Amino acid sequence: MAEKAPLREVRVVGRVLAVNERMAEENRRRFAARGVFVVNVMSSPGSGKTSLLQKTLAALAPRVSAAVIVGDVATTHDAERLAVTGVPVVQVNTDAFGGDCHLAAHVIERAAEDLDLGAIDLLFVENVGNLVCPAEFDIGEDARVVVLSVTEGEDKPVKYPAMFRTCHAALLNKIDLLPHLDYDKARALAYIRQVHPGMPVFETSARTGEGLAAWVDWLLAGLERKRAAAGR
Ligand SMILES: Nc1nc2c(ncn2[C@@H]2O[C@H](COP(=O)(O)OP(=O)(O)O)[C@@H](O)[C@H]2O)c(=O)[nH]1
Ligand SMILES: [Mg+2]
Repeated sequence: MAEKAPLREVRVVGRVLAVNERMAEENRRRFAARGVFVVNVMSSPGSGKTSLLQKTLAALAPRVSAAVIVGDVATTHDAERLAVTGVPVVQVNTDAFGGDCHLAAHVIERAAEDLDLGAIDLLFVENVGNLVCPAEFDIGEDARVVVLSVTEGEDKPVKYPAMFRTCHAALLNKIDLLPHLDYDKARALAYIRQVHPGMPVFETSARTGEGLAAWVDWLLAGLERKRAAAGR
């Protein structure tokens, strides 16, 4: 008997993820039909997701019509910070449904109803700050990006490998702080390469703007590929 309990638990989790997978595919079809390129931005709390998005949105305007869905357990702080850029922003507070540590596909479906998808080229999803749960939940995105800041230590890629393995790019943020830290950047980059060989890594500072041009070019290339695939 004692051996069966964990098995049942695994089955329940498996069912939740299977339902999420179906909803994510529906989202992906819906976004593709309207030519929206969707980028899921994930990190632990405080790595600089909102700060990077503020700078990125400013760099993309007016060439790209963008929008953001932002998830936090509580508050509309990030939506307020992002709305300053002038793009449409939808804030999701997960405390309304149990304080989830991630955004699930059905939550994105509901949040996207508040956006005019036909008028959007690039939709950013700023996920709930967490290096574990968001990695498990496909939301129907085209690209997954992880932000790791230099104040978090070098070894997070190997401690949270699923996040780094399932992402298409990583941003090593807050590099302006490097002169003040005992941070072994080479070791951090080696850990990222160990978990996900060949993944692009952009070294950025949302504070100074350093490194953002290469990241923005990567986004524009992804957007172009999506447009070409849709024959637009
Ligand atoms: N020095 C420095 N601080 C940063 C940088 N990016 C973000 N921050 C600061 O880090 C804190 C958390 O940033 P925030 O964008 O809210 O992170 P989020 O929780 O991942 O959205 C804020 O005080 C930011 O001003 C950066 O590149 N350099
Ligand atoms: Mg934020």
